[in-house]
Amino acid sequence: LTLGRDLSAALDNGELSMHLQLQVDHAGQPVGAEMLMRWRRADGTFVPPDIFIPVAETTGMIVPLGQWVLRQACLARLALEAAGHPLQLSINVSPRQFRQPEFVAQVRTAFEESGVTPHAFVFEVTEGLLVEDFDMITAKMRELAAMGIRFSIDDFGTGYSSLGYLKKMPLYELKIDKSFMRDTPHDANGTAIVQTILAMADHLGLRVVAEGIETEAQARFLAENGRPCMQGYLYCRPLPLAELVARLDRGG
Ligand code: G
Ligand code: G
Ligand code: G
Ligand code: MN
Ligand code: NA
Repeated sequence: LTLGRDLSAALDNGELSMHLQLQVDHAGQPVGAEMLMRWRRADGTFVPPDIFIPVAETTGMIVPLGQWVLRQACLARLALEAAGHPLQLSINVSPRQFRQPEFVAQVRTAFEESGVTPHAFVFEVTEGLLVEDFDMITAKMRELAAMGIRFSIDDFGTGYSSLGYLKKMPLYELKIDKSFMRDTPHDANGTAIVQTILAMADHLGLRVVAEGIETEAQARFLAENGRPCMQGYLYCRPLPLAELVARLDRGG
């Protein structure tokens, strides 16, 4: 597969970078940022992550990419601390990374070498991919949680998995998938799903980030319903680190 070969070379050639998208609280104050991978080819064209992340999953390239993301996240956190903006950073972690026997040790090493506190990081795991490796992933989550790392279920509600895992995994956060937010508040069914997730998270003591917030109507609805944290184009696009810092310097 050409794309797979190109992606492997892209890492070596410096064509990959990380963008950061702010997460804000109900008052619009920055509380964190999600790190999102970007691939800009030498010819200047962008390959969308929706295209290359699945390829990386299939080829196994997601494992070295994930290691690289972790190091980038440590560097980003150090830069944010130095700039006086110690935001919590969320990174996407693939179940294939968890399947590596040395995953926990590699994470520990990345934090030790960079001197960054694991408490500064949230690992997002996609719900849809949890099912098959549930026991193994839960066991490794516990080891990492003991280190201070927090866990978030990404795309919550889209994965067709049993809700039973919510009480078995050491979770910190649920991310309401943007497909549900797209229908909120104008569609009754979409809105009911969002309200149900918010109520459940509240009962379970989990933080919520609502994704894909694009309109004032969505933000108003959330301000009146549980006041979760929010992430979306209304507040901030995914930006290079330097642009994010410049924006935070201006006051968010
Ligand atoms: O960034 P959007 O900007 O288009 O990202 C599309 C998808 O790619 C999202 O589902 C996101 O979870 C995934 N993705 C983006 N960056 C990373 C990454 O660094 N690691 C993994 N595993 N997935 C990522
Ligand atoms: O990992 P995850 O699938 O949650 O990644 C978030 C995805 O959502 C990324 O592709 C990011 O670029 C995208 N995104 C972020 N904000 C918005 C938004 O307001 N609307 C839409 N449609 N997508 C968004
Ligand atoms: O610049 P861009 O189109 O990516 O901005 C996306 C959204 O973020 C827009 O709604 C814009 O108003 C908002 N935004 C961009 N820069 C800033 C900023 O420095 N401060 C604040 N509060 N909002 C900004
Ligand atoms: Mn995510
Ligand atoms: Na998502």
